[in-house]
Amino acid sequence: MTDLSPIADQLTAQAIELPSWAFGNSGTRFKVYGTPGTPRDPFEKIADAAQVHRFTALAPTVALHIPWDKVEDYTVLRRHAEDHGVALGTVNSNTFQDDDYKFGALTHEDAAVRRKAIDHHLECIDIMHATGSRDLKIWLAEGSNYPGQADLRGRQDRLHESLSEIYARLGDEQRLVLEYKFFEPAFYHTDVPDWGTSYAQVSALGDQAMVCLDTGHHAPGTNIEFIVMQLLRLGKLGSFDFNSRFYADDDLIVGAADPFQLFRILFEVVRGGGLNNPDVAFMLDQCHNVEEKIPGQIRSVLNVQEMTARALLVDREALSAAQQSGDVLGAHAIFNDAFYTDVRPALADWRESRGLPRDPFAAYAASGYQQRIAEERIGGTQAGWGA
Ligand code: PSV
Ligand code: MN
Ligand code: MN
Repeated sequence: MTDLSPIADQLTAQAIELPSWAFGNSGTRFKVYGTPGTPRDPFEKIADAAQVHRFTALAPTVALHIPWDKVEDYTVLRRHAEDHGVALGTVNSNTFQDDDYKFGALTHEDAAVRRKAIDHHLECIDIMHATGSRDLKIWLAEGSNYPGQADLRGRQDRLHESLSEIYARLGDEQRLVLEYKFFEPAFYHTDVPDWGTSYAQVSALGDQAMVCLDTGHHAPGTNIEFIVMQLLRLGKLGSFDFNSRFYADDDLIVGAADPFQLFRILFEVVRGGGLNNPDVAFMLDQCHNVEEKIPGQIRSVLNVQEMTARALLVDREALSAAQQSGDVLGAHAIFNDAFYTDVRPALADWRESRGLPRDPFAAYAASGYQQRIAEERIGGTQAGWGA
C-alpha cells in the first residue's frame, strides 16, 4: 500500500470549488435530458453541492453564475450555504445570453451596450460583497465569424477600457479572473482566445487581476502544463476551471478523457507552488448531461484528488538529479512511476481515518438523498445554457 503520510497535510488542505450549474439540467443543442430531483432554484443547487462536500471533504465552496443564480437577498443565500456546511465562492458573470450582445459586450462598438455589460459586472461585484466571494470570473463569448467583420484592434482597446472600469470597482480583497477560450461561439476570432491575451489584459489592470485557465479551452495537442508552468512563474495563474474534453469544449468529468494530462498539469502545479496556494483557485466547470449529477461531481473531485496525490508522489529530488545528468529515460521513468501508482486504496484509508466514508459513492447512494430529492422536487429548471 502506498504510504500517503508524507503528503497527508497537503491532501487534507485541498479544496475544489463546485459550479452551481453542474447540478442543473444541461445538454447539447440537440436535447437536454431532464433528471428527477433536479434543483429548482439556487438554494437547492447549493444543498446538492453540500452533499459532495459531505462525502468527500473536498468541496467546501460553490460558484455562482449571475443571473442564473439570481436571488432577492444574497445574504440569505450565504446563510443557507453556511447552514449546509459550505460557503459561496466565485461569481461568474454572463454576457452571452442577451440579444444586445450579439456583436459583443465589453468590446461592443456601441458605448451604450458596453455600459450595460459593465454595469452587469458592477452588479456582480455588489453581489460578491453580500456573498463574501473573493473572485469575479469573466468569460466572454465575444468575437466575430468572418474576416473583416470586426476591428480586432479596436475591440482589444475597448476590452481594456471596460475591464479597467470593472477592476476599479473591486474591493481590496477581491480579484478579477479573466478566462480565455480559443473559439466558440465565435468561429473566426475570439477577443480573449489564449493565455497570452488574457495575461496581457490582466497585467494591464494590476495585481488583483489574474488569468483563469479552463482545461477544456485549448486546441487539440496544446501543452497545457507548459501554460500552467508559465503562468505560475509569472505569478498570474488565478484559477483553474477543470473539466475534460475529447473534441471541443466538452465540459466532461475532469480526468476522464486524459488522466495523464491531468497528472502532468498537477505536477506543474505542485512544482510551481500552486497547490493549496490561496492565489490559485481550483474549480470545476462541468456539466453532467447523461450521468447522475451529484455522483458525477463526487467522481470529479476524487479524480482531482487522486491525481494530486500521484503528482505529490513524484520523487522530485531523484527527478532533478536525472534531469541534471541528462538521463532521459531515467527521468521519464521517475515521472511515470508516480503516474502509474494506484493511490485509491490508500486514499480510502485516509478518508476513513478522517471519519469519511471509504466509498463516497456507496455512502451517497445509501443516504437516500437522491430518492428524497426525486420525490420532493418536481419541475426542475435548466441550469446551464438558457437558464
Ligand atoms: C463557456 O465556454 C463556459 O464553459 C466557460 O468555460 C465558462 O467558464 C462557463 O461557460 C460558465 O460561464
Ligand atoms: Mn470555464
Ligand atoms: Mn467552457
